[in-house]
Amino acid sequence: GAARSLRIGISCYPSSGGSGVVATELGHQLAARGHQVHFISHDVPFRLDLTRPGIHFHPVEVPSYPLFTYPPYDLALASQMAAVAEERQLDLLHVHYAIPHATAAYLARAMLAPRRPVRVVTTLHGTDITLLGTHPSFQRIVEFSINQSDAVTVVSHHLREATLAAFRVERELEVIPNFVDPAVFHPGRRGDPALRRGLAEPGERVLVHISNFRPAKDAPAVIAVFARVCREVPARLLLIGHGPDVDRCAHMARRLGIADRVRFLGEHTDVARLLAAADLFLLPSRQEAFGLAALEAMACGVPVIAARTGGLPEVVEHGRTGYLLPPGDVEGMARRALELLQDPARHAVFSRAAARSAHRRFAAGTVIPRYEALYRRLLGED
Ligand code: GMT
Repeated sequence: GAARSLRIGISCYPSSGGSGVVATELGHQLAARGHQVHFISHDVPFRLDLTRPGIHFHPVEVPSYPLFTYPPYDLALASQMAAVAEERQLDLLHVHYAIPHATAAYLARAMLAPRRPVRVVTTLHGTDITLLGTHPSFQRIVEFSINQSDAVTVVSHHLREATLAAFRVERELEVIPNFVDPAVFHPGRRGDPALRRGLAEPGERVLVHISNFRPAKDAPAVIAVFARVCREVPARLLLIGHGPDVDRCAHMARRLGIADRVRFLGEHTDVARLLAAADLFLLPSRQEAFGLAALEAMACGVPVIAARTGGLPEVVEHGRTGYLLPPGDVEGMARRALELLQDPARHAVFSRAAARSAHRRFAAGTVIPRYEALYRRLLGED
């Protein structure tokens, strides 16, 4: 008979950021496939659509108390996970980003046993391993929480290797890559003059960078590359997102005399609309477990110039869907950017290849069933 629909709890960081976006889109996709999905977090995840059938949200509240120098969110989260799992009869908790979600899920599972056996799936996203996880303050709890999960997935082969190198892992680490919804991220709107009008003058090329502007993204390199590109072709740079390096980038743009060509757009939930107006995506990160923003750009037919680092080579194919350069090589990135921008025929080939590659390898329709298969395997329903 038909497989039964599952009841799944999802916890993630609700702020803008790859892991929260992946968790949110996973929830949307699972709900569309008939499952009941319960988000448990301190705020509604920023791309979550609560009006869709099958999507639920349960806020976590941390009471403030003079005793608390650090409000114990982890405990409130674990408590809420257990409450929701019991009331809604959840089959499993799928947590995104190890700290603190994997630990909270471990606690919730222990609280519920043996009344309600709930399985814990942890998806590692990158900085929970490479940056925070290896910090002496977190190393042991992250290692423990990984090993206590019933299943662990990683978003790239690179992150799998990094995790194995950093911890004594006793669990299988299954690589399930990030994904895009081709119904949202597609090249269909490319070249729509109405979309482009407000963002650039006719004849200008549009370069885009999307990130949280943390140091690992090397956003200043985006400005440096763009300054070189500007000398050769009329162009605009759109910067989407915000974070610690935004001010530095603005300052750099002023100093280089290109401030009028750079626009800071802040955070956006509908990046597909902006990507439709873009010619090139820049992601010069020094560290990147996957690079979801690059995948979203490719899916919209936007070639990517990125650093050859982390999981980016698993997403961007050098010389076919974009170019990969050593981190910090702004000369090389600018040269490759100009090669594509000054050669419309080559750009068109890369654009088509990027969209095709994104849709063929990372479409939600092929990736989501891998998560479902994992869930069913854990529940003994495969
Ligand atoms: O890139 C960030 O700093 C945000 C971070 C997050 O947890 O939201 O992103 C990580 O997870 C994304 C989704 O799996 C990946 O696409 C990013 O590459 C990864 N970031 C890093 O590894 C630096």
